[in-house]
Amino acid sequence: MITGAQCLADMLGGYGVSHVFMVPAVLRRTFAEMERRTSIARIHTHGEKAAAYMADGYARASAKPGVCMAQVVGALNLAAGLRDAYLAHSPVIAFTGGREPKSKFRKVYQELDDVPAFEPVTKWNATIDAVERFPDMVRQAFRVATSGAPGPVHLQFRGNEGQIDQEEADIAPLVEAQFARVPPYRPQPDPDELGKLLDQLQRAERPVIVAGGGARWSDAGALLVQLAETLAIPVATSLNGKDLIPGTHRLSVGVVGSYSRESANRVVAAADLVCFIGTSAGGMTTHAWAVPKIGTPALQIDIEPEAIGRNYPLKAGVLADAKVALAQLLERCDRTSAKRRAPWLEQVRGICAEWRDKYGPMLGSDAQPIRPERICAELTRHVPDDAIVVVDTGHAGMWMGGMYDLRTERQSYMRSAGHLGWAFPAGLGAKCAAPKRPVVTFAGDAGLWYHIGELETAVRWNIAAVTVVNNNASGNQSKRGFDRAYGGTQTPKARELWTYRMVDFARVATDIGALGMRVERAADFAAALSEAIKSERPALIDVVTDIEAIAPLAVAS
Ligand SMILES: Cc1ncc(C[n+]2csc(CCOP(=O)(O)OP(=O)(O)O)c2C)c(N)n1
Repeated sequence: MITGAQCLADMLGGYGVSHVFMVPAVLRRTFAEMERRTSIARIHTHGEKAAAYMADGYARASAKPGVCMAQVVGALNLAAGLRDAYLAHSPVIAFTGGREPKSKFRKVYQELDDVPAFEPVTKWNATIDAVERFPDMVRQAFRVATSGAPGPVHLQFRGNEGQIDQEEADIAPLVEAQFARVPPYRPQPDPDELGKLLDQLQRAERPVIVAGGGARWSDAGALLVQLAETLAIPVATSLNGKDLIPGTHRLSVGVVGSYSRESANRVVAAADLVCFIGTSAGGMTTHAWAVPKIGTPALQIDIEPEAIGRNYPLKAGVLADAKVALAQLLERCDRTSAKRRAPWLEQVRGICAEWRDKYGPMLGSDAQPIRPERICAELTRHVPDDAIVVVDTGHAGMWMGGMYDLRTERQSYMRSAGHLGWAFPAGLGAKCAAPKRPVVTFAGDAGLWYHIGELETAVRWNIAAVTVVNNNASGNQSKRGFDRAYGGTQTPKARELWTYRMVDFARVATDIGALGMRVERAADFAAALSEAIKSERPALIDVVTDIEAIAPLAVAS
């Protein structure tokens, strides 16, 4: 006989979980057993949403499920935090406390039925009502989170703090190593469908590959680059797929879609065939299906049958793991067909050169207050070769998606799938998952404010991530929208809707015990970044930037 707590601790340890993120009090006996039986770090945070984002960052950095927890009253905060993981197909496993059948419907303190709220943000949403079910349910949580297109799962444990974990039963921990990381399965493509796809790809004169998060979860970057080189095909990526090919690679045209690089949108718009690999071809990646236009001949490889052909009619659709499909394409392809695309590559190079000419002055600008484009260029040059770069949404996503380049295939890139405030805690989670790699997070000041309390968590656990804040004392991405709302020109009153007090975040960070630095001249940024990384402490670089700097809008042709 063992307790549920002993079983759960052993299972999490057995699956290789190194950190869990939560606000107490939930599964307290499990935490005590974790201390006795495992080396799992139990990171308690200042909010459940931040705990979910940390677990998400941990998962995206390591391809291992990230685990977060909340007691019953924090459950909806945790559910809110799973939304980004759901949108980004990130394998986050959430545990919450739930209702006790003996007392439900009697107005128990803090209690309501949380289960329905997890429905839209999980692949699987289940309750554990008998301690005998710990092994099979927790095992299933890992199976669902990691397989197919990965995603969050939720398990609610009986008792508002999950007190079911103190009960005993004749159970044994179950661990299936295959499901300890993504991908557990690599489905093989149908050879005929793959042949059809390859034939189209080789015959095309102006093809482009658009690769996304699915290819990233499949770890398909190296093979993607090889295929592109072998067949002379330019590569655009979604924001989720940005680290599949270094931005400095001669065949990389950048991120395509809404938060994008102009050259990528122009290349995809000019292509005579688009091959989607591991991307849902959703609104963000296609700029609301304008790039490419619906009707452009298209191919698609995806691990999810329902993704194939959802948004573009296809010449060929292949159900498979991206890495396996790419390996087989490389084996079967006719290398001589690359010659046909020499004029297209020339055109693509021209489009990329035009982008560099147009944005070069801003990327190199010495202006004060600092231009965000210049921070992006500094990060391109100075982020270490093996770093993980974590980026918030909104303006942060636009600036970095369009203006920042990864230099090496060892660098990683993760981005908020839409939630402002995600990046700072996600960066801390990423650092927990990969303590030996530098982690550099880029967020605006509005993004940092959401979870600024987690600076204390970072200091307490010495989570040595570096956070770069694009501090313009505002959420100035909203400026353009309010200009429109006010008929073209804003009143000074309108600025109340998107501006803040100018705060010195370096001082805040220093007071909390982190390394805080303020940068007011672009030329000082590189030294600050280097010092922050070398310090091996949680560090924050507060960069004072231009409130009037607005990122360029996406082009559709
Ligand atoms: C949860 C959430 N609420 C609201 C938004 C809408 N939103 C997008 S960007 C933004 C402001 C961004 O401000 P900041 O991070 O400071 O960057 P800046 O625009 O100043 O560069 C807002 C409010 C969002 N993306 N997510």
